Amino acid sequence: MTPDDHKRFLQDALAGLAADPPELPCKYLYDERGSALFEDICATHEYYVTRADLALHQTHAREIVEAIGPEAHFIELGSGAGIKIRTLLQAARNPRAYTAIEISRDALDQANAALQRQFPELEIHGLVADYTQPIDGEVFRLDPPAGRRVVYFPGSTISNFTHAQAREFLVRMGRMAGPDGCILIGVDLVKPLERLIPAYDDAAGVTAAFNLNLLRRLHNDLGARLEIDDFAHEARYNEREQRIEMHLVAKRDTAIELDGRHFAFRRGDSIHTENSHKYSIASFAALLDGTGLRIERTWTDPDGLFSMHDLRAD
Ligand code: AVJ
Repeated sequence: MTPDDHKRFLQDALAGLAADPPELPCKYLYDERGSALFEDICATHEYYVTRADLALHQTHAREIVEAIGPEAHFIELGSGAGIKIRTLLQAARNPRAYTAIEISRDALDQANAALQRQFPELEIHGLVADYTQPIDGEVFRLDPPAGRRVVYFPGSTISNFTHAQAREFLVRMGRMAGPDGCILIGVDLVKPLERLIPAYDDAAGVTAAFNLNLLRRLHNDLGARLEIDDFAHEARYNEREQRIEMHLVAKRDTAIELDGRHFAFRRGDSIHTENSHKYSIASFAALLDGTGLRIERTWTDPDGLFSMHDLRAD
């Protein structure tokens, strides 16, 4: 962590712990250990999201690239290892360019180098940036002369945003795509609790370790005094907001000392660490109201667990 990152993490942690109810921003779940644990979550048998998203890509790649048209410029937000985009690039007719926007320089360089080996003809760009922050015009100057700009946002990362944040983000994606562009966005679907809760509370305890890693970070990175073992991972469904919430629940009365401040927890008190909003196709369409976007087409995986929408300017 740079001194700036450290300062921001400390400020966010202090503000979050002082909030009522207490919360910590989910982005801090993803340090090196957290990102590795997230990969492990994706491999658990309960976490259907990654497999469903991949199956959707494999089943519908042809139709998706058909809807986009030839000579497209794909712009991926938070590209990570770049596995899903391969399925689309392979199916695409004459893809012209691919731009990855990714916060981790190492992940970006590795993924783009591998992609360039597989697609030697493709024009490939990388932008090291936090895509949740406004991105300057650089990305638009990368457009090849023809074809459609496609803003690609798979994986249902939109689930982390509240409805208000999601709308704001969709407006910005719409601006990025431009009036003739499109947005391909992955959205996890509402489903029965019997399926949902285990996906966020797997039997092997990988998700628990992922959530508790945040307390480890408070201790290791910020010097907090706390007993990790005084907290337990919990996945709850918030019916009203249609979202899974991850919490760290105090198993007994305990406290966290951070930067000279004392935060007391009674048994049962919780720190809210992440949201995962679920949408039906109808509730996602309603979310788009007032964003200037509409659903052109929707695909789902063969088991009907996950969706991908092609959004256009309305
Ligand atoms: C990365 C936001 C799609 O909400 O399913 C998975 C994050 N957290 N298990 C999700 C997550 C715990 C994941 N997203």
